[in-house]
Amino acid sequence: MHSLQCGRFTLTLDRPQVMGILNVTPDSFSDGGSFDTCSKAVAHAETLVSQGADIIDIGGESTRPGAELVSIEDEIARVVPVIAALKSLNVPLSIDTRRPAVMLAALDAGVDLINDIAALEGEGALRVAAKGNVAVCLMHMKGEPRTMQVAPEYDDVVAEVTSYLATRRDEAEQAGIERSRILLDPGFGFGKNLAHNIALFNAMPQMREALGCPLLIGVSRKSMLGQITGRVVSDRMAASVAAALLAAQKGAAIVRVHDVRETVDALKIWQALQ
Ligand code: 7PJ
Repeated sequence: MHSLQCGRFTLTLDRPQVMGILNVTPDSFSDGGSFDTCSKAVAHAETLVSQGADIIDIGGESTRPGAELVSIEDEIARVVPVIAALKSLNVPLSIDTRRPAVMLAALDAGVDLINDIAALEGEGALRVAAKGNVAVCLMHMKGEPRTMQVAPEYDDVVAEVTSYLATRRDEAEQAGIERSRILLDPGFGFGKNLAHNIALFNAMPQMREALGCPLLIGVSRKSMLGQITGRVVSDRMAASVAAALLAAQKGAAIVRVHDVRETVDALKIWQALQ
Protein backbone atom coordinates (compact mmCIF):
# COMPACT_ATOMS: atom_id res chain seq x y z
CA MET A 1 0.00 0.00 0.00
CA HIS A 2 1.25 3.46 -0.86
CA SER A 3 1.13 6.59 1.14
CA LEU A 4 1.37 9.96 -0.52
CA GLN A 5 3.40 12.89 0.70
CA CYS A 6 1.04 15.79 0.10
CA GLY A 7 2.26 19.11 1.50
CA ARG A 8 1.05 19.47 5.09
CA PHE A 9 -0.37 15.93 4.96
CA THR A 10 0.64 12.32 4.49
CA LEU A 11 -2.28 10.51 2.89
CA THR A 12 -2.58 6.85 3.72
CA LEU A 13 -4.01 5.32 0.58
CA ASP A 14 -5.62 2.40 2.39
CA ARG A 15 -9.02 3.26 0.93
CA PRO A 16 -9.93 5.24 -2.18
CA GLN A 17 -9.68 8.96 -1.52
CA VAL A 18 -12.34 11.30 -2.86
CA MET A 19 -11.12 14.51 -4.49
CA GLY A 20 -13.94 17.06 -4.71
CA ILE A 21 -13.88 19.39 -7.71
CA LEU A 22 -14.11 23.11 -6.98
CA ASN A 23 -14.38 25.24 -10.12
CA VAL A 24 -13.56 28.85 -9.34
CA THR A 25 -14.75 30.41 -12.55
CA PRO A 26 -17.36 33.16 -12.72
CA ASP A 27 -19.43 31.08 -15.16
CA SER A 28 -19.54 28.09 -12.79
CA PHE A 29 -21.27 30.26 -10.18
CA SER A 30 -23.02 32.45 -12.76
CA ASP A 31 -22.49 35.89 -11.29
CA GLY A 32 -20.31 38.93 -11.98
CA GLY A 33 -18.18 40.06 -9.04
CA SER A 34 -14.98 38.26 -8.06
CA PHE A 35 -15.70 38.58 -4.33
CA ASP A 36 -18.97 36.81 -4.92
CA THR A 37 -17.18 34.08 -6.88
CA CYS A 38 -14.68 33.58 -4.06
CA SER A 39 -17.21 33.43 -1.24
CA LYS A 40 -19.44 31.05 -3.19
CA ALA A 41 -16.46 28.84 -3.98
CA VAL A 42 -15.45 28.75 -0.31
CA ALA A 43 -18.98 27.85 0.73
CA HIS A 44 -19.08 25.08 -1.87
CA ALA A 45 -15.74 23.71 -0.66
CA GLU A 46 -17.05 23.63 2.91
CA THR A 47 -20.04 21.65 1.70
CA LEU A 48 -17.77 19.19 -0.15
CA VAL A 49 -15.68 18.64 2.99
CA SER A 50 -18.79 18.11 5.11
CA GLN A 51 -19.87 15.51 2.54
CA GLY A 52 -16.63 13.61 3.04
CA ALA A 53 -14.18 14.99 0.47
CA ASP A 54 -10.60 13.99 1.34
CA ILE A 55 -9.01 16.56 -0.99
CA ILE A 56 -10.31 19.75 -2.67
CA ASP A 57 -9.16 20.39 -6.24
CA ILE A 58 -9.28 24.11 -7.00
CA GLY A 59 -9.38 25.17 -10.66
CA GLY A 60 -9.52 28.67 -12.13
CA GLU A 61 -9.27 27.77 -15.82
CA SER A 62 -11.81 25.67 -17.66
CA THR A 63 -10.07 22.94 -19.66
CA ARG A 64 -13.23 21.54 -21.16
CA PRO A 65 -12.88 21.01 -24.90
CA GLY A 66 -13.42 24.36 -26.61
CA ALA A 67 -13.18 26.52 -23.45
CA GLU A 68 -12.01 30.16 -23.55
CA LEU A 69 -8.52 31.15 -22.37
CA VAL A 70 -8.13 32.95 -19.05
CA SER A 71 -5.17 35.29 -18.42
CA ILE A 72 -2.54 34.19 -15.89
CA GLU A 73 -3.35 37.22 -13.73
CA ASP A 74 -7.06 36.40 -13.69
CA GLU A 75 -6.37 32.75 -12.90
CA ILE A 76 -4.17 33.72 -9.93
CA ALA A 77 -6.67 36.32 -8.75
CA ARG A 78 -9.39 33.66 -8.75
CA VAL A 79 -7.62 30.84 -6.98
CA VAL A 80 -5.27 32.45 -4.42
CA PRO A 81 -7.97 33.99 -2.18
CA VAL A 82 -9.84 30.67 -2.23
CA ILE A 83 -6.72 28.72 -1.22
CA ALA A 84 -6.03 31.21 1.58
CA ALA A 85 -9.59 30.91 2.85
CA LEU A 86 -9.62 27.09 2.73
CA LYS A 87 -6.32 26.43 4.52
CA SER A 88 -8.03 26.29 7.91
CA LEU A 89 -10.34 23.46 6.70
CA ASN A 90 -7.46 21.07 7.37
CA VAL A 91 -7.88 19.02 4.20
CA PRO A 92 -5.30 18.80 1.43
CA LEU A 93 -5.77 21.52 -1.18
CA SER A 94 -4.96 20.84 -4.81
CA ILE A 95 -4.44 23.41 -7.56
CA ASP A 96 -5.60 22.35 -11.03
CA THR A 97 -3.42 24.37 -13.38
CA ARG A 98 -1.00 24.09 -16.30
CA ARG A 99 0.75 27.40 -15.63
CA PRO A 100 3.97 27.55 -13.60
CA ALA A 101 3.20 31.12 -12.46
CA VAL A 102 -0.12 29.95 -11.05
CA MET A 103 1.59 26.95 -9.41
CA LEU A 104 4.06 29.28 -7.73
CA ALA A 105 1.35 31.61 -6.45
CA ALA A 106 -0.66 28.62 -5.22
CA LEU A 107 2.38 27.18 -3.44
CA ASP A 108 2.97 30.51 -1.72
CA ALA A 109 -0.68 30.50 -0.66
CA GLY A 110 -0.20 27.05 0.88
CA VAL A 111 -1.50 24.45 -1.55
CA ASP A 112 -0.58 20.76 -0.94
CA LEU A 113 -0.88 19.22 -4.40
CA ILE A 114 -0.25 20.43 -7.95
CA ASN A 115 -2.65 18.79 -10.40
CA ASP A 116 -1.41 19.48 -13.92
CA ILE A 117 -3.23 18.18 -16.99
CA ALA A 118 0.01 18.92 -18.91
CA ALA A 119 2.12 16.74 -16.56
CA LEU A 120 4.50 19.61 -15.64
CA GLU A 121 5.60 20.05 -19.26
CA GLY A 122 5.28 23.85 -19.02
CA GLU A 123 8.48 25.90 -19.00
CA GLY A 124 9.83 25.80 -15.43
CA ALA A 125 6.94 23.75 -14.05
CA LEU A 126 9.08 20.85 -12.80
CA ARG A 127 11.36 23.29 -10.99
CA VAL A 128 8.44 25.03 -9.28
CA ALA A 129 6.84 21.73 -8.27
CA ALA A 130 10.10 20.33 -6.90
CA LYS A 131 10.14 23.01 -4.19
CA GLY A 132 8.78 22.02 -0.81
CA ASN A 133 7.05 18.69 -0.37
CA VAL A 134 3.84 19.05 -2.35
CA ALA A 135 2.39 16.13 -4.23
CA VAL A 136 2.03 16.31 -8.01
CA CYS A 137 -0.47 14.69 -10.35
CA LEU A 138 0.95 14.09 -13.83
CA MET A 139 -1.80 13.57 -16.41
CA HIS A 140 -1.64 12.36 -20.00
CA MET A 141 -3.23 14.57 -22.63
CA LYS A 142 -2.92 14.21 -26.39
CA GLY A 143 -2.98 17.59 -28.07
CA GLU A 144 -4.41 20.80 -26.67
CA PRO A 145 -7.75 21.26 -24.86
CA ARG A 146 -9.22 23.38 -27.68
CA THR A 147 -8.74 20.74 -30.38
CA MET A 148 -7.86 17.46 -28.64
CA GLN A 149 -11.23 15.80 -29.25
CA VAL A 150 -11.28 16.37 -33.02
CA ALA A 151 -10.00 12.94 -34.09
CA PRO A 152 -7.60 11.39 -31.58
CA GLU A 153 -5.63 8.42 -32.91
CA TYR A 154 -3.32 5.87 -31.31
CA ASP A 155 -1.70 2.62 -32.43
CA ASP A 156 -2.00 1.25 -28.89
CA VAL A 157 -3.55 3.72 -26.47
CA VAL A 158 -2.62 1.80 -23.30
CA ALA A 159 1.02 1.37 -24.33
CA GLU A 160 1.33 5.00 -25.41
CA VAL A 161 -0.24 6.47 -22.28
CA THR A 162 1.72 4.14 -19.98
CA SER A 163 4.99 4.98 -21.66
CA TYR A 164 4.26 8.73 -21.53
CA LEU A 165 3.43 8.57 -17.82
CA ALA A 166 6.59 6.54 -17.12
CA THR A 167 8.68 9.20 -18.88
CA ARG A 168 7.05 12.07 -17.01
CA ARG A 169 7.41 10.18 -13.71
CA ASP A 170 11.15 9.78 -14.42
CA GLU A 171 11.54 13.44 -15.42
CA ALA A 172 9.82 14.49 -12.20
CA GLU A 173 12.09 12.26 -10.13
CA GLN A 174 15.15 13.67 -11.88
CA ALA A 175 13.92 17.17 -11.05
CA GLY A 176 13.86 16.25 -7.36
CA ILE A 177 10.23 15.21 -6.89
CA GLU A 178 10.41 11.98 -4.91
CA ARG A 179 8.33 8.98 -5.99
CA SER A 180 6.33 9.28 -2.74
CA ARG A 181 4.95 12.61 -4.02
CA ILE A 182 3.85 11.44 -7.48
CA LEU A 183 0.35 10.57 -8.71
CA LEU A 184 -0.29 9.53 -12.32
CA ASP A 185 -3.48 9.94 -14.36
CA PRO A 186 -4.37 8.49 -17.81
CA GLY A 187 -6.42 11.63 -18.52
CA PHE A 188 -9.88 10.39 -19.49
CA GLY A 189 -11.35 12.44 -22.31
CA PHE A 190 -8.16 14.40 -22.98
CA GLY A 191 -7.54 13.47 -26.60
CA LYS A 192 -9.35 10.12 -26.38
CA ASN A 193 -12.47 8.74 -27.98
CA LEU A 194 -14.83 6.34 -26.22
CA ALA A 195 -12.93 3.24 -27.33
CA HIS A 196 -9.67 4.75 -26.05
CA ASN A 197 -11.27 5.64 -22.71
CA ILE A 198 -12.69 2.12 -22.32
CA ALA A 199 -9.33 0.52 -23.11
CA LEU A 200 -7.60 2.74 -20.54
CA PHE A 201 -10.28 2.11 -17.94
CA ASN A 202 -9.82 -1.62 -18.18
CA ALA A 203 -6.04 -1.34 -18.17
CA MET A 204 -5.94 0.47 -14.83
CA PRO A 205 -4.63 -2.49 -12.79
CA GLN A 206 -1.81 -3.22 -15.24
CA MET A 207 -0.94 0.47 -15.56
CA ARG A 208 -0.68 0.86 -11.82
CA GLU A 209 1.52 -2.23 -11.64
CA ALA A 210 3.78 -1.09 -14.49
CA LEU A 211 4.12 2.48 -13.23
CA GLY A 212 4.52 1.91 -9.50
CA CYS A 213 2.64 5.07 -8.54
CA PRO A 214 -0.90 5.58 -7.28
CA LEU A 215 -3.44 6.52 -9.96
CA LEU A 216 -5.81 9.46 -9.87
CA ILE A 217 -8.90 8.93 -12.03
CA GLY A 218 -11.25 11.63 -13.31
CA VAL A 219 -14.36 10.55 -15.19
CA SER A 220 -17.00 12.59 -13.37
CA ARG A 221 -19.74 13.90 -15.71
CA LYS A 222 -17.45 13.46 -18.71
CA SER A 223 -18.71 13.05 -22.25
CA MET A 224 -17.75 9.35 -22.31
CA LEU A 225 -20.55 8.84 -19.75
CA GLY A 226 -22.90 10.85 -21.96
CA GLN A 227 -21.97 8.71 -24.96
CA ILE A 228 -22.81 5.55 -23.02
CA THR A 229 -26.03 6.74 -21.33
CA GLY A 230 -27.28 9.34 -23.79
CA ARG A 231 -27.60 11.85 -20.95
CA VAL A 232 -26.63 15.53 -20.83
CA VAL A 233 -23.92 16.75 -18.45
CA SER A 234 -26.37 17.89 -15.76
CA ASP A 235 -27.89 14.40 -15.66
CA ARG A 236 -24.84 12.19 -15.30
CA MET A 237 -24.63 11.74 -11.54
CA ALA A 238 -25.59 8.07 -11.42
CA ALA A 239 -23.24 7.30 -14.29
CA SER A 240 -20.45 9.22 -12.55
CA VAL A 241 -20.92 7.38 -9.26
CA ALA A 242 -20.94 4.01 -11.03
CA ALA A 243 -17.75 4.89 -12.91
CA ALA A 244 -15.99 6.17 -9.76
CA LEU A 245 -16.88 2.96 -7.93
CA LEU A 246 -15.55 0.82 -10.79
CA ALA A 247 -12.38 2.90 -10.91
CA ALA A 248 -11.87 2.30 -7.19
CA GLN A 249 -12.39 -1.43 -7.72
CA LYS A 250 -9.78 -1.35 -10.45
CA GLY A 251 -7.30 0.16 -8.03
CA ALA A 252 -7.63 3.93 -8.39
CA ALA A 253 -6.10 5.58 -5.33
CA ILE A 254 -7.99 8.85 -5.79
CA VAL A 255 -11.21 9.57 -7.66
CA ARG A 256 -11.82 13.15 -8.80
CA VAL A 257 -15.55 13.88 -8.62
CA HIS A 258 -18.23 16.57 -8.59
CA ASP A 259 -20.77 14.51 -6.61
CA VAL A 260 -18.88 13.93 -3.38
CA ARG A 261 -21.76 12.87 -1.13
CA GLU A 262 -23.02 10.17 -3.49
CA THR A 263 -19.53 8.90 -4.31
CA VAL A 264 -18.59 8.64 -0.64
CA ASP A 265 -21.76 6.62 0.03
CA ALA A 266 -21.08 4.27 -2.88
CA LEU A 267 -17.50 3.68 -1.72
CA LYS A 268 -18.66 3.04 1.85
CA ILE A 269 -21.08 0.38 0.62
CA TRP A 270 -18.36 -1.29 -1.47
CA GLN A 271 -15.95 -1.31 1.47
CA ALA A 272 -18.53 -2.69 3.88
CA LEU A 273 -19.96 -5.40 1.63
CA GLN A 274 -16.86 -6.72 -0.03
C1 7PJ B 1 -9.15 16.06 -15.01
C2 7PJ B 1 -8.39 17.01 -14.34
C3 7PJ B 1 -8.77 14.68 -14.92
C4 7PJ B 1 -6.97 15.39 -13.51
C5 7PJ B 1 -10.00 18.00 -15.40
C6 7PJ B 1 -13.37 17.86 -16.28
C7 7PJ B 1 -12.24 18.48 -17.02
N1 7PJ B 1 -7.31 16.69 -13.58
N2 7PJ B 1 -8.94 18.22 -14.60
N3 7PJ B 1 -7.67 14.41 -14.17
N4 7PJ B 1 -10.16 16.70 -15.64
N5 7PJ B 1 -5.91 15.03 -12.78
O1 7PJ B 1 -13.38 17.73 -15.05
O2 7PJ B 1 -14.33 17.46 -16.99
O3 7PJ B 1 -9.37 13.77 -15.50
S1 7PJ B 1 -11.01 19.29 -15.99
